[in-house]
Amino acid sequence: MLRLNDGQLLESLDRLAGIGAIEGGGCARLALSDEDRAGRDLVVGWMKELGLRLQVDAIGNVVGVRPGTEDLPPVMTGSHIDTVRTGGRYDGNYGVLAGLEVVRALNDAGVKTRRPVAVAFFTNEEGARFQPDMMGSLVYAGGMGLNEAYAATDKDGRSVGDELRRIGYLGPARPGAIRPHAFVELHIEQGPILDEEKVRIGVVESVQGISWTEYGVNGVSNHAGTTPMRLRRDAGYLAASVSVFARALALEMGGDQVATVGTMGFRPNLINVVPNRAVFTVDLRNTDEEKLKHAEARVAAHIAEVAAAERVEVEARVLARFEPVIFDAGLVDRVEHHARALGLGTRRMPSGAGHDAQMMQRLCPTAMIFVPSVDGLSHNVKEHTEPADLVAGAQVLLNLMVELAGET
Ligand code: HGY
Ligand code: MN
Ligand code: MN
Repeated sequence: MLRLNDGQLLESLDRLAGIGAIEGGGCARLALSDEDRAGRDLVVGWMKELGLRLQVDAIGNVVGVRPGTEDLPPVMTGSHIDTVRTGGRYDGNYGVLAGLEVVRALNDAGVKTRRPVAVAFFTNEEGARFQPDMMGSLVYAGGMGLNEAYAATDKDGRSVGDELRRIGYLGPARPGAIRPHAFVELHIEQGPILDEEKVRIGVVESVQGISWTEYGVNGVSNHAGTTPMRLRRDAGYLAASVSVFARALALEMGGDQVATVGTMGFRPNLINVVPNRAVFTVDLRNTDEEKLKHAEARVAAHIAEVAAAERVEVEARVLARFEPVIFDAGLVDRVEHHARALGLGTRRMPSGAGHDAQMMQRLCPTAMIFVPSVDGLSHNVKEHTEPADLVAGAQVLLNLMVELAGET
């Protein structure tokens, strides 16, 4: 069995975490920012040092390929290296760097695999700056056109196309030109389950559905002191009511339903002025598509009811909508097999977070490997996974990738 270079994985994670480093040990490398460019440049340099043949595609996805003895579709692993603004050092980065360690282990052992082995990082997985999330892998999988992706803008009106050009990662390759034989993504769980149950490896069977909507509310600004409650058309009140309603709805529905109002802004945003404008977002998720649709309908009905009573106008913009994805059962079984073969406890589970793997399942058999997140923290600078778990997950990935790369 090939052994992983544990120390190198941990060192690479520290090095990459140093780019866009923020107070508390986390990272801020928003997609297509200068920090993202610097992180990309570092990882591309490592890919070159490992002898990988690089392909940069038209949405900025980067794929490094280690040739096989036969010119067959490659076995691919990878994830993302963009982060949210309050990101940890493992979300996405871990899967990409563990993929590089798979290549290093093969190189160091002088092993030639039948199939090529590819390591990828996809553009804008987080969706924190440009929506939708998983944008690069969605384009790669044919789920979004390039022009539509290029036109997405951030809060400052900068577009994906312009920013890709600016950081020098608008590549020549057609997204999806490399259609993998199989895709395996290694990732931290980002939730509390493995940590609470003291299980080392999560065998991920699916990714839950995601619904992101931005609402713009128009009311009438007025004096906070002189305007009677009966005359108000308070855009801020509607926005705030949705935050409270969404929480109550998720608790009422129970099960896997979650709801988050993560962004909210008022105008004129003054202590003594009734807001005439509010913009906010609603993130709804569920493992069950019908229940997710139900949650969407309940939120929409609440907004319509409050908008009528408050006499405000509301416009909705869908930022992301992905149905739940079920991974390839055979490949999921093999994740479980390789983890147990290493003596690691396993637990089958859905993914609460979105991942590039959910897009790659459109192209080829795909599966994910989870390792525990301490206290279930993620999208938080205190995101942490024990080094022994990081190494264990990467060894499972290595063993599975070697097996996949040897098959016809
Ligand atoms: O939102 C998500 O689940 C992912 O981090 N993009
Ligand atoms: Mn991620
Ligand atoms: Mn994330």
